[in-house]
Amino acid sequence: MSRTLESPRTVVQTTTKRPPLYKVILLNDDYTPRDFVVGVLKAVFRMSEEQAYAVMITAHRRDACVVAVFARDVAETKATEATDLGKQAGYPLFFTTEPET
Ligand code: TYC
Repeated sequence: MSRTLESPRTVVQTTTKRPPLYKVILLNDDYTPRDFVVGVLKAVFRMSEEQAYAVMITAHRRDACVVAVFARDVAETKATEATDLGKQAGYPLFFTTEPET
């Protein structure tokens, strides 16, 4: 069968988009103990002691530190979970999220 006599074929091209990423940001405060912050980072973000300490001390010195990036729902869930651990212990520890640019 000759291709040239057939009607033009539709070529479907698909592209796969990755979901936009969101940063989880740790904010400094004057009350939450350093060790508590490190414990939360290890528990919620599965960081090593060294990684968690580095993130905590950066937030302490610079007022904020990016903890990690995730898809939006994961970022929001982890930020809420980590903030709630502080709240339950009576600390004003706060994690927020923002879209990665
Ligand atoms: N600034 C707190 C203190 O001196 C420790 C701390 C560090 C709290 C980082 C929050 O995101 C934070 N006890």
